[in-house]
Order: sequence, then structure tokens, then C-alpha cells
Amino acid sequence: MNMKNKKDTSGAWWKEAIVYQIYPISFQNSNGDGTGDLRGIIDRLDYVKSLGIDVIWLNPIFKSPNDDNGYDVSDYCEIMDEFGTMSDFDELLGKAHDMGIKIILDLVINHYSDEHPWFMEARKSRDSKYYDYYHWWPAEKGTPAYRESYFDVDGNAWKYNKDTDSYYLHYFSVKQPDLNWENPELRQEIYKIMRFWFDKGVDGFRMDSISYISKDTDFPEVDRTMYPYIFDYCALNPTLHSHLQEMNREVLSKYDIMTVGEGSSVCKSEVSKFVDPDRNELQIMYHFGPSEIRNYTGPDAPSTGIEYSLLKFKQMFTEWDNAIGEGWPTIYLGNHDQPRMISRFGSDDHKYHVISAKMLTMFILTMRGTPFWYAWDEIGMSNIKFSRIEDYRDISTLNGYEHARKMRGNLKKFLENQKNTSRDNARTPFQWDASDNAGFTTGTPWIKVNPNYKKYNAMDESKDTESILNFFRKTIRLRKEHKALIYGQYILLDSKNIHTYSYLREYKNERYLISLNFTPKEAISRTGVNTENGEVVLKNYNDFKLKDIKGKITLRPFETVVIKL
Ligand code: TEU
Repeated sequence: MNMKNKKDTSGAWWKEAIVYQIYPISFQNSNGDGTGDLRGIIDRLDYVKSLGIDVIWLNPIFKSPNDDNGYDVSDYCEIMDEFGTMSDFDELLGKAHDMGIKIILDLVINHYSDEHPWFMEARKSRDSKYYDYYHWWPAEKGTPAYRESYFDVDGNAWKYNKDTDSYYLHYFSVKQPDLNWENPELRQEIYKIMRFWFDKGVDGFRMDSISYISKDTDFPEVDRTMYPYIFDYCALNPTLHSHLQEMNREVLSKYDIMTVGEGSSVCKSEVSKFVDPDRNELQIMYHFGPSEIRNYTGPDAPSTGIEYSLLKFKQMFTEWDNAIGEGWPTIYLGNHDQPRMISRFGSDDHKYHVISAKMLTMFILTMRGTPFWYAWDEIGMSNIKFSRIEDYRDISTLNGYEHARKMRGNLKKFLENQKNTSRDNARTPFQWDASDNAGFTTGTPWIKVNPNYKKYNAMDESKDTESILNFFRKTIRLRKEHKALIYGQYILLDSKNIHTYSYLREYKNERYLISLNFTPKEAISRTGVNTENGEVVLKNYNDFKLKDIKGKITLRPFETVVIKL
């Protein structure tokens, strides 16, 4: 394709932005009820501003019975009772904008809550106008072909509904019926909601489960030899891209906003369809590469001291960088659905906690792509590792436990596994200071506070020049000061090294070498780059000195350095 005809998105604010993801229920409680709220976020905006981030992504704040922490929306134009009122939201948006911070919201449109008025009507009769807003399988046709549900106790995505004598589809919980995007009226209703928020001044949407919105509406049997993971079949159905193009035409293209799709089951070969600027769909998309590496790979050698393959980790990021084509990448290592980044990719062992957190910070902020930073990774929060089922709140863990119990599975093993995998690890309250409940609430927190808050909290770390928090601020400044760290080409070096990750970022006449040791073992990165005239611009061990200038860098456990060449 002729490059000259390409739509030019260079300099777009969403490329240069650093996104800070806030999980509102755990950020700051303002009224003593133990649940984070919008007023709490307003009270903490100064802190957020002090980080140097540009955009806040708020997880769902809409009216919801909270079966899945707001991902089951019952009214899209109202605020969740626990979080406050629309005037709180307006105040939050106004204040954030005054500070130069944008806000994007979570658009959950693959499914709504079963308590949404449409579904309450739809489930009464097949004649309801809203019946066709959902996916149904009439019982007279027999049992529907198997579809999997992420959160259902039995794993079954079909739920029988007596009044209509049919089954409705729910890829997530039984209280999250999937919407029928083939219905044009439904699509128009959703566009109305989107306009409602854009007209208020909201700066964009993160689009939840967007790859699933289009369905194979005949619901045939799925050949499981071809699709061992059935969600790969459920994602990316044929009408998906025409729906996104229509949404873009009717709504997105009319506003200066940011759109980021959640790329569940989106593979490299498909991603550019979503984000190629000339296709007019979304701007960016985040993929599940980091989880796949952490969950499905083992160490490259026992001697690395880490549990996953760094070779595959590097290859994955490099291939995604390539696959994005004319689009723009995203970089993240954790969010509200995944355990804490430090426990997963660094080390929450006392010895390496701080140093590895700084190394991961450097990685995220020196890669090519818009960084999505999960709030409170900047103070080094780590997995809480609950041992008792009573401490968990997440539907995924609770229903998984129930499933294991029903199947007479090994509950002890299940709980052991959840210590490292449960989403609740990433959902414990923000650790503001060393006071009771880490300053999150004066009441009883909705989920336990991680006992390590006395050691890792924002207040103490703010005062400590060597803290993870201040390192995060410093690294953000570095990225902002040097366009090469934003736009520079990414070139992987020393790709076969099983301990270190090194790459160049090159833009115009600026060149940076970034070298990171992802393991608790000392290692040498053979970058092949002569650093004789290089200047160390950031490091996580203060006493780092450039010694091996002829193409080698020796790095201590989790050591990292950025060298301007
Ligand atoms: O997640 C969608 C998703 O694709 C799942 O794979 C997700 O990783 C889930 O955590 C599996 O346990 C989104 C949201 O990010 C998640 O919080 C919601 O629970 C889900 O959609 C339903 O709305």
C-alpha cells in the first residue's frame, strides 16, 4: 500500500499518553462504608497528577448489582450507588480536565446485567421487543450446542429461562446475558449511550470483551480439535469488523477521543484489522500476551530463577510490535484481571521487591506503545495470596471453588493455585499510608488490605527519594523528555539471552539502549553495542558504572539501565 495515502496519526495524544488504570472500588473510600468511590478519587487527584500520567481509565462506574464488580451494568447513564452520584462524576471530570488529565471509561457492551430493564422485559416473553436484544436458543430445538462461560459454576454459557422456554447466552456470569449485536436497534441504543458520555466530555472508552460482540448466531457445534480453547472460536466472528466500522462512522469519528479494545482471543495476525488507521475501527488494542507467557511457559533453564520463559516473553513482545503494522501498540504487565505485576514478572521476595519493581517500571515506560499502568503498581503492591475462600470476593474465584466442590475436586489445590492466579490479588485496597486500613477507609474494607501496607504505601514512599514511587515519576519524566522513547523504532538485541532483555529505541538522531535483567541472577547482556560515548540516563542500582563498553553490559539481579548513545 502506498504509504503516502495512509491516514496520519503521528503526534496523536493517545500515542504519547501514559494511561493510569483506577479500579474505583479499591482506590479511596470517602464515606466510611468500606467501598472506594468517586469522591475518594476526587480527593486523591493531586496524587494522581503528581505521578505525571495523562489519562485515567476508570473501571465501570455505572449502576450495577455488582455480580462482577460493575461489569454487569443495569443502567449505563447512572452512577453505581456505592460510587456516588452523577454530580460527583461531573465534578471529577471537570477537576481532572482542569489539571490536564483526561478520563476514559469502560464500555461493557458484549453483555449487560440481567437486572437491566431490557433483559427483565425480554425474559418475560418471546414477543417482547427486547427479546431479540439477546441471544436465545428455543427449547423446542433441543439442547443448545456447548458454549463455555467464564464464570458459570458449571462452565455452561446457556441458561434455561422458563417464561420463554428458551436458553439465553452468557459468556460471563449467569447475570451477564450477552447482547445481540446483529440487531440494528440494539446497536443504535448503544451508540446513544456512547454519545451521552462523549457529550459530557469523556475522553474515550476502553472496550470490554470487544472481540466477542459478534456471534455465530446459528450456534453450531464447535469442532474442539480445531478449537481446544473454545473462546478462540467465539471471538472474531464475521460481522465484528463491520459493527466496529459502523460504530466508528456513527459515533467515534465525531469526537477527539481515545479507543482501546480489550483483545481477548485476538491473535497477532488479526490485530491490525482493529487498529489500522485506514480501517476506521479502534485506535489501539491490548493483547493477552503477558498472561499467556506467565501461565503457559516454563523457565528457559532452571538456573534463571524465574518461572516463565524470558525467551518467549521477548519474542512475544517483538512479534506484537511487528504485527501491529500501521497501528500503534500498547504495553502493560498487569490489570484488574491479572495478579500483581511484581509477584508475576518481578519478585515479591523481600530481597528483590523494590529493585524488581523498578526494573519492570523501566520496561513498561521504555517500550514502544501506549503504556497502561495499573494503579498502585507504582508503590510496589504485590499479591495478597489469601488462604481461605472466605477472604475472596471475585466471582471467578468463588464460582471456580463452587465448581471444584461440585466436581469433588481438590479444594486445597484450588486454593493454593488461587494464591498466584486470583484476580483479587490485584484488587486489594490502595495503600495510602501506614495508618489503619492503609488510609483506604475508616470503615471495614470490602476486601482485606494487604498486610504489607506498613512497608509499601504512598505516603512513606513519597518522602523517600529511593522509593519505587519516585522511580516511577522519574521514569515518566524521562519518557516525556525524549521522543525516541515514545516514537523510536524498537530493535531487539541479544535475543537468545535467557536472563536479560535488551533493545534499542531509535528516532531521528536519538538512540537509546535499554538493558534489563529479568532474573535474580547476575547476568551479562551481549548487546553488541559500543557504549564508549554513552551516557547513563537512568538506572535502578545507584552505583552502576559503564565498564564493559565493547558490546557487553553486566547486570546484577533485576538490574536495569538506560544508556543514551
Ligand atoms: O474481561 C474479559 C476477558 O476476556 C476475560 O478473559 C477476563 O480475562 C477474565 O478476567 C477471565 O477471568 C473483561 C473484564 O476485564 C473483566 O473484569 C470482566 O469480568 C469481564 O470482561 C466481563 O465483563
